Amino acid sequence: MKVFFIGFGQAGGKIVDKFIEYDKRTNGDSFRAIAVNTARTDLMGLQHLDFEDRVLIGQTTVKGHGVGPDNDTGAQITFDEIDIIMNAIDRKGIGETEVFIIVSGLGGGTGSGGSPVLARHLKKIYKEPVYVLGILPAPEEGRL
Ligand SMILES: Nc1nc2c(ncn2[C@@H]2O[C@H](COP(=O)(O)OP(=O)(O)O)[C@@H](O)[C@H]2O)c(=O)[nH]1
Ligand SMILES: [Mg+2]
Repeated sequence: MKVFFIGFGQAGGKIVDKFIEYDKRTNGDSFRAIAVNTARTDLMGLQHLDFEDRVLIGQTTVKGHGVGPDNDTGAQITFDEIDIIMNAIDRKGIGETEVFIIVSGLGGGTGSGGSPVLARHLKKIYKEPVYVLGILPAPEEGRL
């Protein structure tokens, strides 16, 4: 199946980076992806996504430092800068994409706050189904 992944936040970006690594290693040509984050260092830490497919949002508000666990801010920045994300998807091109999958850790701020906003928007624009793969925090991460 042809999948367009959006890795949202740190955990989401890392997981999608691995999917792209797998696709390249197996000559799959099934996956395409972008990573979206408010934290510049998290985007820079990825290994397999092209740099042009790493999208930094919230630069005017959090200046590349991320939103910590504040998912309200993650949602607000995503809402305000949805065009930047949609343009990145456009630039990549959806090609033969059959499904969108947004991947995010649910214990943080950027991915957990931004994913529902992005999912809603993608559903408005594209006819392909939109899924979210959310990763629950481990019990030892406490109240978060
Ligand atoms: N196991 C594991 N969990 C991670 C990793 N990176 C982030 N997380 C978890 O992802 C969750 C959300 O955090 P994060 O993705 O950093 O938030 P965001 O960047 O604000 O979306 C938390 O529960 C973190 O513990 C990782 O490399 N491995
Ligand atoms: Mg983090």
